[in-house]
Amino acid sequence: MSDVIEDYDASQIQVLEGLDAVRRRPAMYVGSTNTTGLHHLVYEVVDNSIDEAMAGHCSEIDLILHDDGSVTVKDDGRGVPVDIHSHYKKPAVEIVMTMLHAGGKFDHKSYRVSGGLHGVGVSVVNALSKWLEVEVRRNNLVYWQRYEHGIPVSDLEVHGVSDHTGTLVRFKPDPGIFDEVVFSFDTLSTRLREMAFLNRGLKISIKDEKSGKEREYQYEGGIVSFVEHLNRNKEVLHSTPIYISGERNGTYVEAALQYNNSYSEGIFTFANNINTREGGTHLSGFKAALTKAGNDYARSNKLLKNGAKLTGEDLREGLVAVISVRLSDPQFEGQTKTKLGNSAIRGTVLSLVSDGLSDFFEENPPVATKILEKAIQASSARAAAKKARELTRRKNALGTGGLPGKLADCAERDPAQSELYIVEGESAGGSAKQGRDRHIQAILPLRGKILNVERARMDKILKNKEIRNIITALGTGIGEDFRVEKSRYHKVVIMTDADVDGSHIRTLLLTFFYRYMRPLIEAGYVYIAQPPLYQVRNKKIINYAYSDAELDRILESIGGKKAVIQRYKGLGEMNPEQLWETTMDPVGRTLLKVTIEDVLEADDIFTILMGGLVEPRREFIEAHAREAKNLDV
Ligand code: 0RA
Repeated sequence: MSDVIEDYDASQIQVLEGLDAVRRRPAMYVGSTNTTGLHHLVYEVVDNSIDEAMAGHCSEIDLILHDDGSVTVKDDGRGVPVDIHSHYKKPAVEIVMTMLHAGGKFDHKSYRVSGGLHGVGVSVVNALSKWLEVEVRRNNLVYWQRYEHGIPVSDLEVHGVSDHTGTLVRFKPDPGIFDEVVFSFDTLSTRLREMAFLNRGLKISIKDEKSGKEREYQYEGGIVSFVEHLNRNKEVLHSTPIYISGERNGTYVEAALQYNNSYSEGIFTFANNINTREGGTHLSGFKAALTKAGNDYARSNKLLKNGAKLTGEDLREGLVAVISVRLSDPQFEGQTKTKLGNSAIRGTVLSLVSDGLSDFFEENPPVATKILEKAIQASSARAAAKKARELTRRKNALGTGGLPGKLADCAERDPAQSELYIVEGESAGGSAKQGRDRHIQAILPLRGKILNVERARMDKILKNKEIRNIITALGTGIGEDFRVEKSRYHKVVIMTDADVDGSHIRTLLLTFFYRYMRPLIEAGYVYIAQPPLYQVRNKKIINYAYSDAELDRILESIGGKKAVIQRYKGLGEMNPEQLWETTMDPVGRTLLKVTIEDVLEADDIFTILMGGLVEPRREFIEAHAREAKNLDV
């Protein structure tokens, strides 16, 4: 008898210590206490419902963002078990909710996730919540329990009867733990849509009580629908995505791919529903499979000159693909733990996908021909680009240290201390050269518009003088030779006029960096200068306003006095001193750092704005017309 009581006490202490560890070091369990960590709470609860769906027991998941800042996740799965655990003498659901990593007997996960942030357990969500309520429908009853800061404040109570099964978790994140406790409808919707694509047929809905916004996602096509969605604004080479799936040694592999007429590639990979942004063995297996199947088909149909071979890059030009694998015991590696490490997966994906692709090519010669023709064009463009690159290199070697004549370089030689301003127009470039701190700031003026890289292949891009100047000034090389660590500057600042032309040039430059120098953005080296929009002169006192709101504030503070307002349309309207003071002086200036928050979204916007289809561009501009003043599309 006393044994049992001792056990009970011991388990109680264990629970409290577990929760305390989570509350003391939340970032260890959810990554951070900023908004990213906050959203992880929701993903953790949703993941549990998705696991139930993957096991074939759940067909619908519903989210509600409540007025009071709490969120409900409800599923129609089997319901968390409620039977009393023989050792802990507590209902199973209470153990799941309060004990760290309560796995084993209570584990319903068919493909357990190790590493990363997922699968930390719903008890972590509970520990980081001001309060949490769970409702379980099971055994024709409705069970309910409430916790505060992870600690039960009620027993598991029966609250009614039901002829359904399922689990509902409603929680309010603890504002004492998180810097920010407001959920983003858009962030959550994007993620939930991804989950719906990856779990064919699963219905997922989200509703925001405050704004009334609602979304419902359900895709009978699964990742085929995902690829169609990614290509929705592009001109596709074949009407339906190619779909390959299979199972080998307990690993389930799915791939969907479809080519468009662009020159970029977009391959999105997932392992157990986790977005493996850093790629890994499944991605490398897929790439090898595509290269093999493409070359096999080209060879046996005599599409290539004797002995010639297509590279992987040739075969990936214009490709959009989604790869999803399910495996037990996935190993996640890499900087952000989003790189699949299991080495056996490469061979599994390689053999399944290359067989599947070869079969498809044999059975669909018109599609195969179109794909191979595009790859062969890419191959000759690549050869031309290589020549152009070598030419650029040789020319540089003859010039003055290889730097473009228009570049006014800085004296500093340490890239970490050096800044490159890319300035629209020769006249603003002149002001910038005079106004700058020549010790650390280099100026490269651009003449007129730069090429729209979204609609040109590499060989053509390299013929553009302005682009060649940027590449040589940076010193990074381009394409296959691109090396971010060779960048001569750790700040590359785009400085354009605050008008339509200026924003167009900025977008073109960003597209170029995004498509051809993405590591430069990822390293956090790319910035956008923020010149003022207005000058407000009141007698001898000059103020600058960087937004309309700031202008209002300044006018208000001056009171009824007469002020002269000048609206700046171009950088050229400022003299060198003003340009320095307002926009370039490291002490007072504001720079916007360019980040790739969401590759999917960035990719979308670039395609819409810069790609070939007119209709999506018109729709986008109309939809964003009201923000256009700031967005300037
Ligand atoms: C443990 C065992 C079983 C299901 C679950 C947990 C479960 C957990 C969550 C969390 C959210 N929704 C959930 N749905 C189920 C298996 C139960 C059985 O064998 O009947």
